[in-house]
Amino acid sequence: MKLDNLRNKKLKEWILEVAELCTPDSIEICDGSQAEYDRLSEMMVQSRTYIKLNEQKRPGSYLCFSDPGDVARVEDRTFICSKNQIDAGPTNNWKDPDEMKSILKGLFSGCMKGRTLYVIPFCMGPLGSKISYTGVELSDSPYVVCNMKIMTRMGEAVLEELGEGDFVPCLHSVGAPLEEGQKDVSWPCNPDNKYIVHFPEERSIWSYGSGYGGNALLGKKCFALRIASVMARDEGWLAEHMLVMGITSPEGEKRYIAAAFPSACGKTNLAMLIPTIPGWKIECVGDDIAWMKFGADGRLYAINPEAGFFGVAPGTSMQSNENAMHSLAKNSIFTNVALTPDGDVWWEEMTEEQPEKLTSWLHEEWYPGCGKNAAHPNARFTAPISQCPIVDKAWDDPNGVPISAILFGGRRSSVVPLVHESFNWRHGVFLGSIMTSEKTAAAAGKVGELRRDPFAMLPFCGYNMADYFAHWLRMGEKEGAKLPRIFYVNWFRKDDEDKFLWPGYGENSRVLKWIFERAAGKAEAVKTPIGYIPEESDINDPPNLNVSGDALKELLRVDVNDWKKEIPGIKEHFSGFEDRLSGVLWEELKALEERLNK
Ligand code: SAT
Ligand code: MN
Repeated sequence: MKLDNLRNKKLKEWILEVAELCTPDSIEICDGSQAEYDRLSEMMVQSRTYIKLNEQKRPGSYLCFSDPGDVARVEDRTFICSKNQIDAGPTNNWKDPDEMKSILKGLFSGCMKGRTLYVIPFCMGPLGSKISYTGVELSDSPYVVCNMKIMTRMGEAVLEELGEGDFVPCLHSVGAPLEEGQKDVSWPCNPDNKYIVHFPEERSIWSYGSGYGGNALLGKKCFALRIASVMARDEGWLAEHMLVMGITSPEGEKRYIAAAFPSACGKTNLAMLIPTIPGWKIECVGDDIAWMKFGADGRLYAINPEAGFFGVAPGTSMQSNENAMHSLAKNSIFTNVALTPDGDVWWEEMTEEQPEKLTSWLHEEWYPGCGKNAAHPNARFTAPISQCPIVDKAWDDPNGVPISAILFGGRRSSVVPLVHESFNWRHGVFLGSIMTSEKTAAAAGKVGELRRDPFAMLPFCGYNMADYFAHWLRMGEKEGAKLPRIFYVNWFRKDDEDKFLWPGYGENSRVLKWIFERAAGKAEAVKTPIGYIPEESDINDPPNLNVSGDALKELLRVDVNDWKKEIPGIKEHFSGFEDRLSGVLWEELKALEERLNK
């Protein structure tokens, strides 16, 4: 399509404005077709950004190695530029929007020289859904175009549906202009000068210097979480870092649950798990983001705004996640995994036996015992959700799916039991607000450190987190609302020898079953100071769980003294929000303290 033929005036003017600032050599409006995808992929093979994988082993798939300085989201370079700093809150980096715009205009000036400016119209959510929203990304990266084609509904149909309507403008550049005759590198970026910037009041995104994941695929965290969370606050809905899955009981009853876990804590595995308990079925609606709105019947309905998986590769195997392995068997993009001599991919734990020889993500020769990672710990696969063998029939339903339960969770090696249920919505919001998790490789920084990650939204909330908590509390007060029950799970509790107590993966279905039955008003529970927990027999049902009686006791143990030790940390966490924090959360904390002291 030609620029002149664009119907949307705002879009046309914005493209021209950006072209004038960034001075690309040419402009291409993406139609989202397979032919376009193939052409750009072939172009990247020629420019050595891509390696075409063996067509027999991994049809239609490509591998690419990033710059070693561009391997994960950069939270310290991520900014929420609201007019007032207090509206970004204490958990976000902030800069005055005018000041930031002037920095960005300097950086973006001439930044696309020697490159093509791609116009990427995309829809977050099913086309035609009242819950969906359109964005347009302008990017100088063909890698971004191809990933966006898998991760979103992208191209001409979106422009068609957009008409003259409004969209979220998302500007992206790898920040590596090419001088006349200068040869391009395989992964252009600007490792020392990254800016991932959000302007919540004007609902726009500017991203500079990185080509990786959430820094560059702007429909994902930047739009579908940071900007959408602001839209959701203003319009009375929820934009959340949650997977959505369907669970069907042996009796054929189906319920949907949504679950929030920090990045790289097993959302993709949970969303696709194969139950170990007979007769139960899991189907996948999404593995990372949920947008939820109240329906006319008062229930919360969720859509998956995405259309693909951008999953962590290392640790993914036929044992840990067979459905993910099938999803990425073809038509996929791999970033920072290793290359086998016969032109396929490999990563840590993909197979029990390690290959004899590989090319590592650093382009180096790799062999077992060489002491280096074959794949980067945050290496990713980009795969279409339609390839998931257990994709839910309703994954693309414009109405979304009704949610019966919401789960929160993180990596905690101690204190937090396998599962507990909140007493009510308010208490559930309290549980979300105090979430803690050990840090993973999904973001730059030290792995393993314990940090507060409320609602798994710490890096993704586009406004003051205290206001976000208040928004959740308000959602619970909506008239006629039939609210989902709220649970908190922890698969990661360890014993004294630092070994995981819970087998996880498929066995998590035992916990899901209890949650399902609680949501159906069927299962019993034990009341503890922190919430309701199951009996051991609820988890060991059927009674063939391969966990010792002592371990199961420990998994469900609520240690009053351990929990008392959590209180000062929660107080400190809440105090950080000063007078913006809702009194309701302080009341919940006081009530917890009282229950623990009884
Ligand atoms: O790089 S992403 O932000 O898309 C992945 C993640 O952190 O969940
Ligand atoms: Mn995520």
